[in-house]
Amino acid sequence: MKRVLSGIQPSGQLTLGNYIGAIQNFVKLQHEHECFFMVVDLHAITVPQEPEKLREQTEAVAALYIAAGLDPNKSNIFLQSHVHQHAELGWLMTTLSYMGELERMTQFKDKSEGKQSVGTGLFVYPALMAADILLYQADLVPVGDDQKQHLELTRDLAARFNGRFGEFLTVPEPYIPEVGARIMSLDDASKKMSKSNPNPGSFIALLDDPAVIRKKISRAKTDSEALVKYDPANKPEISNLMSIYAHAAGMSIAEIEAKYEGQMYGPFKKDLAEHVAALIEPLQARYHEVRRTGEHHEALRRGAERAREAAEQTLTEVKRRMGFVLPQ
Ligand code: AQP
Repeated sequence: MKRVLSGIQPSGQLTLGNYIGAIQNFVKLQHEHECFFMVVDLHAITVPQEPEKLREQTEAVAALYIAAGLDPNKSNIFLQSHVHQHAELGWLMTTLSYMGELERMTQFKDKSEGKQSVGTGLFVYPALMAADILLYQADLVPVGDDQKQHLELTRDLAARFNGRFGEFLTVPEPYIPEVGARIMSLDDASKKMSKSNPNPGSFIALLDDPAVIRKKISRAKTDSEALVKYDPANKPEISNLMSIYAHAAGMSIAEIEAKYEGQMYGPFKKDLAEHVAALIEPLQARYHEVRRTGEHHEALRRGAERAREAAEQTLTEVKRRMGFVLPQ
């Protein structure tokens, strides 16, 4: 059985991008693999977070995992900060990484662009992400396309460790969905849809009211050609909406093109909003139930227990190989 590890930052309200690009795959993978899915709260603080908001968002992500179909009896669901081994291996991986390779990370460049002061946490974040994955000797990492570069670094760090200290760490493979790997912003199709975007009109939050979803989709940017055609290079906005449509309605791009042939964007957008609302409504109902019962707390407790056990085994061996004196 392969091991799977992934996580999402509680850095805002989860978006449809997070759902299509990541969570839907988590749910699929849990049936065939040993899975560890965390809420990466230590990553969230690489940009400033309001403590109360961070707490609420962390609870929300954990509850959304369960609402989306992660089964605590199949998947180990936990908070990254409940497993202290992440911070420790994170430091060890930081010492193995080079400034040059961290400077090349596009996410770092995007998030630090135009900022007067940039936290060092944001810079070394990919080394912590590598530690998250390597701690569990994960074979597969389900992520959206945007995380591919970080995963490459993880593979490099694992190979570097193995080269210096002997073959031990598993070199993980990315698991990226074929459709929906990168859902773009509703107001700017050159940027990915992000939960931390200050413009709420740029993303669909999984907890948005259906009326809000309809409004956001009706206002989503499109070109002036009024032709429902999938052409990401020349028609990025409508192509992005079509990817979302394909996902939400379970239709192929060709079927969507045929359905709206000769029509303007209005009817397409109207139907898209209905499909997205229908996708999200049951998830929201289940989410509110989880929050009411608090069932995610017991799942997080059990998940962290199992995660600590697996993480400690790796960390101890890594430290031994690196030359640390282990407690007698
Ligand atoms: N727009 C997207 N399309 C497809 N997949 C996406 N993911 C994120 N945005 C999209 C995937 O969701 C997972 C969670 O990522 P994360 O929370 O660790 O950080 P992120 O990739 O930086 O996601 P956000 O939403 O953009 O968060 P902020 O705004 O805080 O940076 C990952 O698997 C990611 O690929």
